[in-house]
Amino acid sequence: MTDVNAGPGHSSPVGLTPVGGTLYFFAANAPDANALYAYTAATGVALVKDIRPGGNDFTGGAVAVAGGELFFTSFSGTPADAELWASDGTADGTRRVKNIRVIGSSSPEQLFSIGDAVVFRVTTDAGVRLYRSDGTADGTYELSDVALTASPGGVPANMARVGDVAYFAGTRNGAESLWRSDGTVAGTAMVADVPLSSSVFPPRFAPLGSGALLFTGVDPFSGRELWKYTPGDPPLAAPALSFDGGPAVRFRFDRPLADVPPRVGFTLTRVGPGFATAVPAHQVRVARDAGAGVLTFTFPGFAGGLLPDGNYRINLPAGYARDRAGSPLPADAVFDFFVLGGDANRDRRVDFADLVKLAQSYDTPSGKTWADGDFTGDGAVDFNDLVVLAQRYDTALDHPPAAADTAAFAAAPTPATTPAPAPVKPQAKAAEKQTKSVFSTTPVAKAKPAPAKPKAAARPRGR
Ligand SMILES: [Ca+2]
Ligand SMILES: [Ca+2]
Ligand SMILES: [Ca+2]
Ligand SMILES: [Ca+2]
Repeated sequence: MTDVNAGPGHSSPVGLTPVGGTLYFFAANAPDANALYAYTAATGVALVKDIRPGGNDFTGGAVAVAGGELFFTSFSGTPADAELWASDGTADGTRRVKNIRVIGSSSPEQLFSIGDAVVFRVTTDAGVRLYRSDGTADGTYELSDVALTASPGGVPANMARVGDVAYFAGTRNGAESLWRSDGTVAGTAMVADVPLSSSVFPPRFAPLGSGALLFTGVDPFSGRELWKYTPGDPPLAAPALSFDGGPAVRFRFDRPLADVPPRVGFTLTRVGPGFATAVPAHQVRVARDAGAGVLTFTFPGFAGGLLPDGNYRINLPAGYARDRAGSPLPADAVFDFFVLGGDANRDRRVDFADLVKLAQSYDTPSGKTWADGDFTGDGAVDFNDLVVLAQRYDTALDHPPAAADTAAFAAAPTPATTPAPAPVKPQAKAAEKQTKSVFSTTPVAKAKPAPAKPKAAARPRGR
């Protein structure tokens, strides 16, 4: 058509991309290694811009078209810096969109056009991240702090598009899962927590005409096999916290769960003014009733299986549970609750009202709950429960500090599964004398009922 590199030397056109009636491509014209050209039927082939005279411009990665413009990765400057560029077909309108990585190259790869923007992966100082750009510097930014998997064998084939959604392998909390992005921060999330299989033979993901995504997964039950994800599987909502003050903290999901251990760990933190202490995972046992969609946390590592009095925050990270279709908990779910032995009515005070509750059920061998005064979790209300109450009589537990004060204390994720140690023996009846004196001074019945109000606050954190 046109001998761009006049004579027998190659111009080697690459990156051929039609935009409307224009074909863009990169070609050599000795001594220049490569520059951006455009062809139209009316004008023939013309140089658009030689970004890096004498050297390679185009890095050879993916190109994409969005908003009627060409997006590509080009070298510029000395030393050569690979960043995102866009062109409207004019020399002046061919510009570096943003110097995403100030020192060194961000090397955008896997450009996908979604709506009027491009979604792509870049290398940042923090690792490989997902970005989007609309061709302006302000409209070019990170979509999530999720880490993208490094290119296997140097081949960046970790993304696929189905409709207006890009899918990619993302790693959070040490576990790689299937993520999606529609080019917005809100629309970038984990969609399936399934064990992806890495391979040096891309592509890892393949869109199917029906809108489904096929990929290779590997798990210990079936090995490395073909998996299918169907967009539209309803995401798993944050569970509801159920905690009456006693030895078990329960999380109830809205559907049955996959009967597999989570691949990421929870964090349980005791928080107070100026401190946040992680509860070691080995002191906690997690039981899963997959069919009922319930996770039960118990605390065999503590005396009597009861957490020490205090304010607690538990974080179930994205991917901590998944349903039977593979849909994961898509974002961290954070819950605050408090433990105060003897506080039957859960008003953060141990006082006469609680003693009344206990007294009304005193000497009942079974079938009682925390609200009845069973503070040891054995179903009975008896002397052992009275000891718990007496040890704390006339004390109160303050509310935890505001979230902003404890955010900095976010603990490192704990291993997902840990052996639980043998339960520690319950406390001895050290306070027997005091207990009896307290009990003897209070009427058993006819006391005014205390206001009962559950205080465990479930607060899924928005993202
Ligand atoms: Ca050049
Ligand atoms: Ca740079
Ligand atoms: Ca109380
Ligand atoms: Ca009891």
